[in-house]
Amino acid sequence: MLRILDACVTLVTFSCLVEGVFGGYGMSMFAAQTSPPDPCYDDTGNPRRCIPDFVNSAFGKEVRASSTCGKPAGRYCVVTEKGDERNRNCHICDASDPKKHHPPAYLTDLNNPHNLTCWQSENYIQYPQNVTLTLSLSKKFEVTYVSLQFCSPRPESMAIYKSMDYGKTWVPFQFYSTQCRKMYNKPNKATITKQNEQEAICTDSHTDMHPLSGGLIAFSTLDGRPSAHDFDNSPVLQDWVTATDIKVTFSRLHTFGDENEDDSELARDSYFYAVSDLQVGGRCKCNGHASRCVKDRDGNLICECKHNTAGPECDRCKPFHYDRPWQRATAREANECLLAKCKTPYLSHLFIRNCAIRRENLNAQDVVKLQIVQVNLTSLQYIRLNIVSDKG
Ligand SMILES: [Ca+2]
Repeated sequence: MLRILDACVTLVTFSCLVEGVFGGYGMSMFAAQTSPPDPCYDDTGNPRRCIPDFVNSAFGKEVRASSTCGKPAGRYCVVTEKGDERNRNCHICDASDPKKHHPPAYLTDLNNPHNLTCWQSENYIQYPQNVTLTLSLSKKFEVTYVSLQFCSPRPESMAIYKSMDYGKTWVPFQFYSTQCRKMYNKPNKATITKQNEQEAICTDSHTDMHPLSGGLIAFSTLDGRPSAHDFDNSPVLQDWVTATDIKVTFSRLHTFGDENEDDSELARDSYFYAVSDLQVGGRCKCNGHASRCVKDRDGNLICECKHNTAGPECDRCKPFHYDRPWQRATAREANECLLAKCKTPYLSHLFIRNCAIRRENLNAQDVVKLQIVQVNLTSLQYIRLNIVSDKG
């Protein structure tokens, strides 16, 4: 039988296209003997849900900042308080001096608490002007939290946005402001119900000017959202946590109210945004069909799809595996894609697409009749057919 198929490939090469994708059936069992067990399959080889590790997906990634100090070099002043006394110690930010620069790369470098490195904006970019930080995750992630650790006081107003289309459009994730209604036209600390689980809320928590340094803002994407405990069955929340890009907008600086007084220059030089660490905690999004993400030939991050799935997020069935619609894996059900079998007698209606037939069911005469067909010899038991027209 194999010889007949070889003949088909050789004699009718213009119509018999070999896909060239080898592997598949039975391979995972052999692979399991030589490499660590594949989390996407259980001990008996049955598929089960698998997910990539939890990571800080911002780590080491490039952040674009709309404003960074030091170009040209200039003064900034750090305010400290001792009782009622307020002191300002001034320094130089110089982008060309590695000892005095505060580049955006310091947002996502290794965060060593004993040697903090801070990105810093230019001085006194006050509302209605703002400062933005934009980070591309370069593929879809399921984001659990976004956190910022400040070197300056935390902003009086700021917003976190996400994009699901690589920065074309943005939707708000969360607002922080001492005046939610005035700044963002949102009530303070609105309750989230099942009806508005995909809505950003505004809160006045974590907006105090103190501490003057080292304050934290941490936004947990599922916190307070009713369906969080049933995430597997909530497409709304699965969508809500999905992001390809994160943007943070600092809208309003906290001040002591002295920026318009006599010594206003000194005061203004002490108001800026500075952040030591920007984290985006989450998992590479693979819909439960991959245990890790890897770089493809072009250097793009993609899921290493199992369960007969394909696509950057394992978001579709791979060719010839359309026996049932694609589904995300759940804790209970792997929902793997299944090989689509050609309906017999297939030769009487040749509109069959993307299906496979057992070798022993295909005889020499049939192969001759199948002139416009893609044959793929990747399976030991099955021959894959993609009949693209009816030869009558
Ligand atoms: Ca840092």
